[in-house]
This record gives sequence, structure tokens and C-alpha cells, in this order.
Amino acid sequence: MGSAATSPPPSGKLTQEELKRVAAHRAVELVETGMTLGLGTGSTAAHALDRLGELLASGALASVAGVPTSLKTEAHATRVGIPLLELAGAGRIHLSIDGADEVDPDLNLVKGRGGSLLREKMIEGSGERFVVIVDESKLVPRLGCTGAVPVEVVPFGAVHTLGLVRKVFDGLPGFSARLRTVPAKAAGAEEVPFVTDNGNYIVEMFFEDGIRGDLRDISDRLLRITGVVEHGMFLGMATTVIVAKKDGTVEIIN
Ligand code: ABF
Repeated sequence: MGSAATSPPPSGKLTQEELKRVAAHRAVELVETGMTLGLGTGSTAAHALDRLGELLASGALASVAGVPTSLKTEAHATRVGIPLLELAGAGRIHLSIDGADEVDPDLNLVKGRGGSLLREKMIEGSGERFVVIVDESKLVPRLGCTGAVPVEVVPFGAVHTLGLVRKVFDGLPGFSARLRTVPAKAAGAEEVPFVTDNGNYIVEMFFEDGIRGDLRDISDRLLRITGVVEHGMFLGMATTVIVAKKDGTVEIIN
């Protein structure tokens, strides 16, 4: 794994939003005319979509096509003029660009707190290069340090599946899991399950001080549960992580 710090610090501190934009723009510099792209989801990836739209509109990029990782990204990409393809018809995906919720020192990721983990994993996992764009707040010593690790489950028997997920971590101090909910739109109910673009629910797993243990083994045990569709640990998938730092430098980790 190599790492390089680039760019001189600008004067004045950048806001977190500006850091996200810096990382996103740096990733878009890797895009070449004719590429098919995996288009990520989230506030950092949104800056990459805007930049791609600008470059297409100005003619700096003659043509690219994108495979969106969520319905939200599909709408955003359409708005800014990025031509879209279905995953099935996309052929080779040369480069995917997406944010992450956490990045560990081995470039393993937690993704999906925005709820789009399944399409992200399908698309970014089938591409040639997966570039992750983050501000430095996303760097963690261990996955699961800063919030939920999501698991997408089918709605049928979701509470039963939640119980099976809990069993994987039986007796682990500080572990908890719950179904992700959102405020109900209809009167009468206060909270309803969050529903993904695929019509599924999300189980959120919480760890007191991050996940200690063999991530691959934990991944396998979760994926063996009937009812679990996918989880938000992206292990060994990122090929490059672009980190925008508060001091104005950009670190590129390969
Ligand atoms: C998505 O966007 C995720 O999988 C992750 O949940 C999120 C990161 O969002 P943001 O860039 O808004 O912090 O790619």
C-alpha cells in the first residue's frame, strides 16, 4: 500500500463540504473520455457527479457513461447530463467513484449508512478500479468505530433475521443491533422501517469500540444467514482512497 501527500495547503481552513469537493474533484481527474463509470451515492459522490456534468457540458470530456448506485444518484446524474447505463448492459466498468462512512488502515470500508450498500457493492465490485473519496474524518483505526454497520435484509421475517444477526455477536460486550426506522409519513404510526431502493430493510449493528476480529469470517457468517442480502463492510474492494485533509493537503492511498 502506498501513500502520497500532494497539493500545497491553501490559505484558510476548508469546511468539511469543501474537503468533500476537493476529494471528489481529484477523483474525477482520473476519468477519461469513453470510460464507463460506477456512480456513487452520498454527499461526497454528489460533488463528483456535479463535476462530471460540468466537464461534459464544457466539452472537456467528450463522452462517458455511468451506472448509478441508487435512485437518488440516477436522478442527480440525469439532471447534470451524465448518460446512464443499466448494470447488465454496461459491459466493462472502468472506474467507480464513491464516498464511504469509514476507511480502516487496510482500506476496508463501511458503506451504506445512506442505505445504498447493495447496489454500491454490486456495481463497485464489478468494476476495474474503485476510487473512494473521503475527508479525513472518515479514517478510523477499526471498522464500526463511528456508527452503524448496516446489513440489508429481506422484509419477510426481518425481526427474526435481526435475532440471527445478534447471535453472530453473542456475548460481545457493547454490541447491539436494531432495525433502522424512519418517522412515519402516515398518521398513527411513529416509526416505520427504512426501505432501501431494492424494497428491503436495514439492520444496524453497533460496536462499542469498533469490530475486533476477523472481518472476513464475520462477513461470511453474516452472509450465511438466510434473510441477509448483503452487508456494508466492503473488504479489499477499494483500489485507491483519496483523502482530503483539513490542512489542505490531499493524500492518495493505493
Ligand atoms: C455512500 O455514501 C455510502 O455508502 C456511504 O453511506 C455514504 C457516505 O456519504 P457521505 O459522502 O455523504 O458522507 O457512498
